[in-house]
Amino acid sequence: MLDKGTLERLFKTYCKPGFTYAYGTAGFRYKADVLDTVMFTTGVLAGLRSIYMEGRTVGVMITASHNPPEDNGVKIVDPKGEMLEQSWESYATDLANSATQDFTAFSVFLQKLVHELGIDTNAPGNIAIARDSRESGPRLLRAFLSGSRILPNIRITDHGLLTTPQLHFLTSKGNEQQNGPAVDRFFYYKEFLSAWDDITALCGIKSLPYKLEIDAANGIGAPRVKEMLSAHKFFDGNFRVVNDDWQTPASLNHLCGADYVKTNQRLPHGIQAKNDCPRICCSFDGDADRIVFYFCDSKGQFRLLDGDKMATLFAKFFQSILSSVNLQESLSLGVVQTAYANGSSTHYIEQVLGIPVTCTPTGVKHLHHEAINHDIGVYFEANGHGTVVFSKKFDEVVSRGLSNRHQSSSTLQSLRLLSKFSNLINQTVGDAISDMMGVLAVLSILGWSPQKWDLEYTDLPNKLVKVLVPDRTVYKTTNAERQLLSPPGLQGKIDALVADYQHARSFVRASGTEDAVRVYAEASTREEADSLASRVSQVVK
Ligand code: 16G
Ligand code: ZN
Repeated sequence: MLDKGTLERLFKTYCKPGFTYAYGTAGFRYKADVLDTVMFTTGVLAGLRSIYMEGRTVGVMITASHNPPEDNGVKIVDPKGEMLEQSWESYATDLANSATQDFTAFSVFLQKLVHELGIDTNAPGNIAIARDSRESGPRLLRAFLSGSRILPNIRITDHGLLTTPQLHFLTSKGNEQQNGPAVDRFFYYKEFLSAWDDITALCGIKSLPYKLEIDAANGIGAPRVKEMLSAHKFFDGNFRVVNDDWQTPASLNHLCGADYVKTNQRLPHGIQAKNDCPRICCSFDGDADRIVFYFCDSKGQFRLLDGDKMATLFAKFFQSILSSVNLQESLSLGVVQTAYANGSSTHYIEQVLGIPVTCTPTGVKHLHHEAINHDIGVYFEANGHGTVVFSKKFDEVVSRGLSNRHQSSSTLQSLRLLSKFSNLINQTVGDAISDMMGVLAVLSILGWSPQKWDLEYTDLPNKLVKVLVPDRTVYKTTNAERQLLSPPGLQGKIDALVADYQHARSFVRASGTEDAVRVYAEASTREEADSLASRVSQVVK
């Protein structure tokens, strides 16, 4: 480690007293002007994590996703591309909060951590870092790098501007392919496009079934999706990126993007309501790890195809391939949702498709950890965050099937398709670009229009309300956030209100990203859903 004098000088350059940080649902996320201290300490912590993981590459993403342009954040990605292990979230929080006291508190805590974890601070480590397009990114990157440099043997690969899922993917691949080709964003493009080419060739698909309009939220997804698809024969001339002004920081997520479209249930700025040609539209969020689809029906009405619709599409698709090759008994298929999943989607998956559904708390890390218990685990939040994960057993069973020379050609075709789909989908985390290609591939194979996809089930009317309360930390939940444990007595009042409505459901939870609580209600009519949401909001206040 650096000598005390140099360390103290660096510390004083970046660390300021008087703020309390918490590693939230998706890392540290605040207004960018209070982030320098935590960027510095996260630089230290990511280095320690890599040394602890025997030098394997740890990823770091500087982003605040769908939040406003003046926010920013940082999260650490573990070597397999997954979110940071939970016990380390509290080390990250405690290290940051020691630094907001003074240099002595920071160095004492750091020594204690290093000692308890048995870390040799001079050992080698590797960090792969990237950031989204926010204006504060370069400044926060400098604070991070200074933190990581207090450990002398940490090698940094700076990928510059990437989408969040690109960074997850490159972190994981970088660890798998020590001596292979350069693992950079062009590697990412090649991997996913070659899976796309294999699938379309296998299924005889010659072109996109309809025009594609992508709202890139004026974020980093814009240049990355253009760079990836522009030169490709399927996409060139058949797609259009709107809200691609990623170089104007103030326009990020403004009147556009997945969160805007899902929350307001309307078209983003820049996409016209029309139905004159076959078309499918989608919106990314600011760091392109979320996607929602939509189209305008024959009356020009907006129709949303959200994360729940993607989960059902993938679940149905994989179920039908598994049964076509008689693998439905040997490979388990399951869907993971959160309490925000529309009740109709859960009913459809369980009762119509007969596929088990599990509910977890909000946040990709919870869904992901549950999904890996299945051989094919489909997980999506209603807001469009999600992916599909495939187990080791899936890989083994599929490759065993492929090497069996007695298989029929249709079985071989289905097995190849399964295998290629596991390459088309970014299994490390939800990925707008990869999910988009996955959905387009499934729709093309099934020959489905967006209208047909939408008709699979009808959403129950629902309403999400944000309620400002004096202290959101008193709202404690159980049963995957569907019931309140505290404040005492509140759940009873919510239950009594819900009983007044048909097929109704409502729950309340503290937001993990904003200082507010969220009230969700759904019921059999729009009026009832609105009325229930408003009455529950009243008792919550
Ligand atoms: C974060 C989560 C997202 C979740 C959202 C909920 C990740 C990568 N992101 O953005 O999945 O839906 O928080 O926000 O896990 P809320 O707690 O404010 O409702
Ligand atoms: Zn995001």
